[in-house]
Amino acid sequence: MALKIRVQSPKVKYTEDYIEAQYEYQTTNVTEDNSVNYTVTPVTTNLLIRTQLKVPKLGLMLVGWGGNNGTTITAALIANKLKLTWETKNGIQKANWYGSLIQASTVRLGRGKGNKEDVYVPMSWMLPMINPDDIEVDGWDISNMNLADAMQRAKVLDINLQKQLIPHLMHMKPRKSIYYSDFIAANQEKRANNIISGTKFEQLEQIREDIAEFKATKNLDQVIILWTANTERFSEIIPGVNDTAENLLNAIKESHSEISPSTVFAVAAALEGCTYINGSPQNTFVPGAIELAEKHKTFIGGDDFKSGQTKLKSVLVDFLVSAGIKPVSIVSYNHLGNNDGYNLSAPQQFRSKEISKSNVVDDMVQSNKILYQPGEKPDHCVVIKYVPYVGDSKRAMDEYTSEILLGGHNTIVIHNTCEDSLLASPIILDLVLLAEICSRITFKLADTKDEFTGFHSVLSILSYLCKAPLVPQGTPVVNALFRQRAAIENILRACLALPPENNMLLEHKVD
Ligand code: NAI
Ligand code: DG6
Repeated sequence: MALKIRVQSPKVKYTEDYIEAQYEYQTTNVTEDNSVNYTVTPVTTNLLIRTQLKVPKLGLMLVGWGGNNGTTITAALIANKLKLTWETKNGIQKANWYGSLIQASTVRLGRGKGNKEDVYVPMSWMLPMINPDDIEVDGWDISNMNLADAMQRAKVLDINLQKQLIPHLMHMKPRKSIYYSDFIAANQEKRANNIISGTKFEQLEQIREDIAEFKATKNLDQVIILWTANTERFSEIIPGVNDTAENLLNAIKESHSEISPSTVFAVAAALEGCTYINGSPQNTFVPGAIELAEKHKTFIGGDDFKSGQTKLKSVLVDFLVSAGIKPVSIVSYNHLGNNDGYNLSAPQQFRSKEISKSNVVDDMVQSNKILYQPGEKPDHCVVIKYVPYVGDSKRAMDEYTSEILLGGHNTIVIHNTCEDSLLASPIILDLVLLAEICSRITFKLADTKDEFTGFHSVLSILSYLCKAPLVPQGTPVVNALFRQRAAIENILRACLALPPENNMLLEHKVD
């Protein structure tokens, strides 16, 4: 494997199979005495971090393949693989991966020759990663429409691109899926013509067969399953039903009515040894589903793609609070006219999205006790309206009111118009690429006979890409976008025994 970046250091060992980094992981322990006195102890943990070099042959199975996101990410994969170009009113457009952290963003590697300039490289060069061109795609949808027709129905892509993609997409047909009418809006019923019949257990077995069949037919090493289907209502957590792995499996055998389609998919993924990512807000990962993934040592990640309004919120509120300015009212309105918006026009499905969009400022608010008393939060209102005419082109309007010096007020108003699925598709790619590389990174304490162990089943490193990050129980949720990005960047650097980016630039500040 030709590596783009090679580190010259006694702390990095390269073998045929892996890179091994000796890494000093530095943390800081604090003890508080009534929030008055603080005792701070720096802690260093010596780790060995191993990254397997062999990139697997990867399959991606999308639940909701025929939807706007499902068709758009499939189209983007093909358009980039074939390096398609098409004519637009502004000239010739080339396929690209704009919006993808891994494919289109860069990281600062260090200073160049003569200490003159910073050297930036694509994030994808840090470690050997999957080339998106090599991903095999498949999926399920409750609608039997082929991907070419579904792409046209979505009305997301430029018509001249659509025309080139039709021959590639027309033979792609979603597999039959699981439909329980009360989990998504009643207005989706007319789409549901591609359904697996039978009991919940039989449906689970069918999904498992689909995964196994796809893996065998395409000769894949690994399959990642990603939910980009309609937002479901929340499931009730019922003791004895979905609270443990065993109860969940039994509840599926009994076709219990509170087990959602997305949870059945999550169970199938764990049983087939696959990573499962939830791109929607619902609580697919009931405690039993999390326990099952832990038991099978599979990865799970979610929830809900952080694509536009929420991404900006997780920057703006971080900026305000860390500048010592106190946001007191955040009002977020949006309207959109795609099928996602139609589904969200039903109260229970809207409620799932409202919850996911609402908690995003909590960690930033809690970080500043000068501005906020314990329990105090800004007013935070989230509104979503369905307006068919605007289609996938979502309008988001936000008003942030903050208290500033000596009782003054600062109001920021933002209006954003953007194709929703063009924001979500590169996030889907990033989720897949990051989840995959995580499966090749293992850790152990240096100077011990311990075995190497991998990341926790709950992949919190995916937080950057999710509105309501799923984290291992009892661990901190980070919503602030730049902290989330720094975690990804610094973990990739750690795999090469490089120190975290500290932005101190002391070499230029000290005489
Ligand atoms: P969409 O409505 O166009 O596509 C969803 C697809 O899922 C439809 O084709 C539908 O037939 C299918 N479906 C519904 N239930 C299914 C099931 N049980 N099994 C298989 N297929 C099923 O929606 P879109 O715009 O693609 O969004 C997908 C999801 O992603 C939604 O839940 C949305 O809230 C979420 N999301 C979207 C973001 C964006 O920016 N586009 C951002 C954050 C989340
Ligand atoms: C209505 O808000 C539709 C939703 O699916 C959003 O477009 C999606 O969740 C993206 O939300 P945000 O807040 O990241 O722009």
